[in-house]
Amino acid sequence: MSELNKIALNIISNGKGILAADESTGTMTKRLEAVNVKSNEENRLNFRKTLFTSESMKKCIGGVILYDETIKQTYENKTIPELINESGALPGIKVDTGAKSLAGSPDEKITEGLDGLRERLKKYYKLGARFTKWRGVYTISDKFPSKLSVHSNAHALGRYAALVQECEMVPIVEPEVLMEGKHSAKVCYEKTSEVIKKCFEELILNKVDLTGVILKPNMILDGINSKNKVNSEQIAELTLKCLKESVPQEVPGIAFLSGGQSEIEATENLNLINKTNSSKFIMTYSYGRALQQGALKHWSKDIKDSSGTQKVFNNRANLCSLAAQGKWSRDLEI
Ligand code: 5MM
Repeated sequence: MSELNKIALNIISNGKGILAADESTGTMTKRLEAVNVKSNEENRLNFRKTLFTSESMKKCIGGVILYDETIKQTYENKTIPELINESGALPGIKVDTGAKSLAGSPDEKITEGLDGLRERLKKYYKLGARFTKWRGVYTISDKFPSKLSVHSNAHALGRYAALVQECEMVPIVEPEVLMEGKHSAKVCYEKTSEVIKKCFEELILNKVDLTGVILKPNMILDGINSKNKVNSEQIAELTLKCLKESVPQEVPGIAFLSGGQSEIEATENLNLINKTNSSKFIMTYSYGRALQQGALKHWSKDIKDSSGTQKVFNNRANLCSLAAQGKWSRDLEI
């Protein structure tokens, strides 16, 4: 078993998943302002360290994705990576520098950040990171995703993953097909399959060790403005079909993004995926909003109430962990 494979399995095995706390300052500001909290460095750290010191970190969280600001912060004389290590989880870092307009198809996005990446990776490793994340975003419409967007984002993900493994870290490969649009789940299935297949084509071309990679995809859902809605059973069925057909067998696991689903939806869908998963892939969570929403709402009412906030977070993390094992049921949601 390679070192990278061990790290990947450590993060996602035994009902553990990933806490995606890598919101860039712009996104975090939107999240905080939506609950009427001022977005400054102190408040961003306060909320995040409240989550990182929660009891459920030990049992439910195998890895935390951090943002550049957070990986350099300290709390009670410990660096944030040290604090995360104490819970038994591994610190990870978002290394892309964001999605920008794609030249040649300016209404689509290309994720940037390859220039100088090798040097940044070395610095993050020294700061304690053992895995990384890069997110490519794709929209669905009559014309999109274009071949150019599918190709360019996969190319970047391939080059990113190879550099990360060279620096002895596990790359999370996140091709996110967005929920926005009127498309059906069938179209989401077709486009997501195309995107994922292209990503692995590029990873293989870049000689990436697939046993040391975690895929972070979207689930197969109807577009947010679609008139018809498939049910959870169909979401699980289409998601599993897509992944079985598109992901090479060597990949140890898949950690879904929540992508705008509510906390309960993201938990229920993951549970059904695991109940019917006949593949050898571990299927778990790498949720941002679907792990943090309730906790953030609670915290915003009194930012000094750490224990109340942790209670809300612990509950959601426990439910997600049960879903990662196919042991969740609706009556556990109170
Ligand atoms: C945590 O949110 C990340 C957003 O980062 P940006 O500020 O760069 O947009 C995001 O990449 C996240 O890791 C994934 O989309 C999963 O988060 P959700 O909320 O979709 O589960």
